[in-house]
Amino acid sequence: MKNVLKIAIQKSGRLSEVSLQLLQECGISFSQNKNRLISSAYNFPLEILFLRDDDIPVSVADGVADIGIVGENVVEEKEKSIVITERLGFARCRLALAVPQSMNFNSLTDLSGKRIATSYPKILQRYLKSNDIQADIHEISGSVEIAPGIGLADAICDLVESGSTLLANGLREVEVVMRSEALLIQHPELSAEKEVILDKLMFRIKSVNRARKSKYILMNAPQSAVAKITAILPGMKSPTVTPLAEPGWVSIHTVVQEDDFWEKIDMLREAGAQGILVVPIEKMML
Ligand code: PRT
Ligand code: ZN
Repeated sequence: MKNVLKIAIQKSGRLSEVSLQLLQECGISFSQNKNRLISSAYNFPLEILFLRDDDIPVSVADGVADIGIVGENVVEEKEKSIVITERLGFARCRLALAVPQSMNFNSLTDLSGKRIATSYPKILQRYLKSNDIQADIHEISGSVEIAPGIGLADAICDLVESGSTLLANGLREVEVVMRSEALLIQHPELSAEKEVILDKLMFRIKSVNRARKSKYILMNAPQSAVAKITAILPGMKSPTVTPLAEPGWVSIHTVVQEDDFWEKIDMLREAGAQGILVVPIEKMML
């Protein structure tokens, strides 16, 4: 059989578009028919399986898929034997405990003996156990946030991103149980041939993700400010400094990380940089 790597991604939901976009940014093209359950890439040895996110860890553990993109919350809940290949940095959220606004909550012990509704019973059970709390866990598969309002539970444990769903349901977040992001997971034992394909894919994914976090920055500055400016900009190696036609002036180019971006720009302006241009980077191979 021809050697292809099989990747499981979410068929439809919060992870679908971003997962497909990541593959496209890696230069992988495939047919985008929404109703297909499987699709083969035209220009990379990859087969894409479209599944419910809950089925991705088991598919990877059983070898139906070799790798998969799925939320860390699902991986933790399903407790399947898989390996985390890479943290992908998107679909960030937290699994949190929330109680009705009116409830008096001072510490976790206030949840002792209470009914907590969740779609993540295993993670919640482990968390309560590690905090020595005994509570009554009610597993429900969706619309967890309405459980207290309809008298089904005293509290909930659900995914939160902006917090607006909790607010709209008269709930308040009280404890973070776990933080989550999308993960690339893999079967624990891949054949040597599949490992080679995965290495190629990982090289591309890392280049795309690195580029996402970085910006290429260009500016003009008087020669006298170069030492001060280069001290602010560690860059990949050292910045490129080239003379301008105007005597005593140079152009400085380098790469900065998005995290401390605005802070760096302020410092550069104070140091004498002018005409600062910031350009997105498409791929960053190191
Ligand atoms: O059909 P399938 O089973 O495949 O999908 P699903 O409905 O189980 O999952 P889906 O598509 O809703 O989410 C997929 C993954 O996205 C989750 O497993 C998380 O890893 C991640 N993710 C990131 C989120 C959120 N953010 C999120 N905010 N998943 C769900 N939510 C929901 C949450 O359940 C709550 O209802 O959004 C609401 C809260 O959002 P805020 O912004 O109001 O706080
Ligand atoms: Zn699901």
